[in-house]
Amino acid sequence: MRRNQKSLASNRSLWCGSAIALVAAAAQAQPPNPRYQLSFDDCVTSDNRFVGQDGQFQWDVDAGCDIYQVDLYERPTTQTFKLANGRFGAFECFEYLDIVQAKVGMDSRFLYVSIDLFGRDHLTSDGSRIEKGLIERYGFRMSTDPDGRYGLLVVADQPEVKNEPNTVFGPLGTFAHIDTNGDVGGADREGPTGLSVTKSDNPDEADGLNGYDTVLISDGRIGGDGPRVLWVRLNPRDNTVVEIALDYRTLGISQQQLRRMRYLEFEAIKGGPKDPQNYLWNDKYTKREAGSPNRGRNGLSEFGTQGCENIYEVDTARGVTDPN
Ligand SMILES: [Ca+2]
Ligand SMILES: [Ca+2]
Ligand SMILES: [Ca+2]
Repeated sequence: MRRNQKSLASNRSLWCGSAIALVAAAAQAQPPNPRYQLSFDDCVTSDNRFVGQDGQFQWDVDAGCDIYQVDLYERPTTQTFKLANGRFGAFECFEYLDIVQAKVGMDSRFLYVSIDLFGRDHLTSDGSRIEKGLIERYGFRMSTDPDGRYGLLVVADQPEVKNEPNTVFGPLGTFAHIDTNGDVGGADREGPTGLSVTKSDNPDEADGLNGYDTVLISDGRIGGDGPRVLWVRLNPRDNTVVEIALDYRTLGISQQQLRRMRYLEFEAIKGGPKDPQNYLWNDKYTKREAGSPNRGRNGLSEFGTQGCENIYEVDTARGVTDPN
């Protein structure tokens, strides 16, 4: 599915100033059961299995689901894609990287994010499926700015195994990083810049890029040893869903400030450019450096590569919340 993109002037986030001047509130309440107010659907790749080269199974990506130009990716597969039987597909698929739907909600204290994956299995070309669970990295980004500038990156690493039991909210493996100098979306200060201006369009977008440059929360605690504000669990009723809760109130963010962070990205990532300083990926990598799962000419991708290059084993979804 295609999504409309707007290119608006950047709008300095309040996260930067207020999140660093932290309020060291004493309370460290466990999150209650999350409540969600909005949901965003994503393309599904795991059900795109076809019989390809030499009778092996392959998976292709639906048209319009992976758009490098606007940093939107649908690549829950291994890197190499081959043309077979008229379809351009990879030879392995990761159900636990394939985002199906994301949800967000908030109450007077917590922000909740839910990421629903297609399944828990690793699917291979010989038709076998191996259950792995949610063993990769899942997270979200949010900003007041459509380009993502001055925003926040929140991740939960290996929610399947970090906390026990994994269906109860725990802090281990959760991190948050912020973009203090506003170069997420592009580092060029004078030329063309923004979400839809890539390194291929303007090489200066990558100059000195440091993405989400500063660690805010480690293993759930502000600064690593402060109050506990970030939690993760698998949904107790559905073990293909990861839920993240952020105690924004203890972090010193007002509900009004949180509501202004309307531009959301959700991600599941195994390979690819995981480092927080690599965002946005279409500024970090040119088209050819990024590769693509979309079919082009001569049995290659739209960018002349054999499928994905540096941006691989990753799925993202995008959502914009209503103003107010
Ligand atoms: Ca997906
Ligand atoms: Ca850019
Ligand atoms: Ca930065």
